[in-house]
Amino acid sequence: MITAKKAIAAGMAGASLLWATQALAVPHDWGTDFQAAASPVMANIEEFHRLLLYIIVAISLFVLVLLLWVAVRYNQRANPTPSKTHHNTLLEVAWTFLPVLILGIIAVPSFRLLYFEAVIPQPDVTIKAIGKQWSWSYEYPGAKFTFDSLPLKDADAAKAGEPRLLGVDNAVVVPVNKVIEVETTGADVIHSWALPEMGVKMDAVPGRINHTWFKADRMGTFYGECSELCGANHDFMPIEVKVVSAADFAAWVASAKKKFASLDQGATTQLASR
Ligand SMILES: [Cu+2]
Repeated sequence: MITAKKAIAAGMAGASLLWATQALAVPHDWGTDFQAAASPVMANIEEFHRLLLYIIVAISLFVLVLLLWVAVRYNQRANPTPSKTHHNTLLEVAWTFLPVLILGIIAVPSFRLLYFEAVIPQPDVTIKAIGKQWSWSYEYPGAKFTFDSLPLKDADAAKAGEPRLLGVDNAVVVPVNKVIEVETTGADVIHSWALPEMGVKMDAVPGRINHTWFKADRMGTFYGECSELCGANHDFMPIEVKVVSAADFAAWVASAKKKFASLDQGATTQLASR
């Protein structure tokens, strides 16, 4: 006979196996947790999330126990003549300072994480993501080329082996284990460049440039979506990032320079002139 403990352990092992095999950032059965972290920022976000979860669960259980205790011990039948006690200095001091203490405990890792995200290390590659109604364009200011990244139609995505509504015709390519600085801006309205596995979500605001960064710790294809309501086709402007080796990245840059220069002379000239 399977005990409850064994069943739970088996369930968890199954879930983690499922999670490991389906690390790809696409919806899947039982996908209730974060997508697998692929950058130090996302790993830190997960760690902070876990800390908060422990605290929240402990507080909820504590309040639940208090409520049950009051309901059972002090209902009208069990306690017909209620006490007339009011004010308890020790209790009042405790319920003021304990929450302050808990918030203090939360504040330290919270601010540490905020600074970790906000202070961008020396970048190895800079890319600029420009949100448009409704697709993304990218510039590689270092290599001086720019290209549009358009969502694939369902039939084309199936043919290319890309997930539906997430695949694009020209994916962003970046090298693994390098600091990638992402500059975001909007061409028309506010968009947001989001890549969950990297812990990145940055508003793309017309007329200004926002900065964020990620450092992919493994190769692969990563998907994201615009995360700021930007109009009718907001949900049809996916983000696809391919993380490759340094050699593959160099080869891609060389071919992309040729491919996109011929496609978009205007933008290339504009880039070259600044
Ligand atoms: Cu958008």
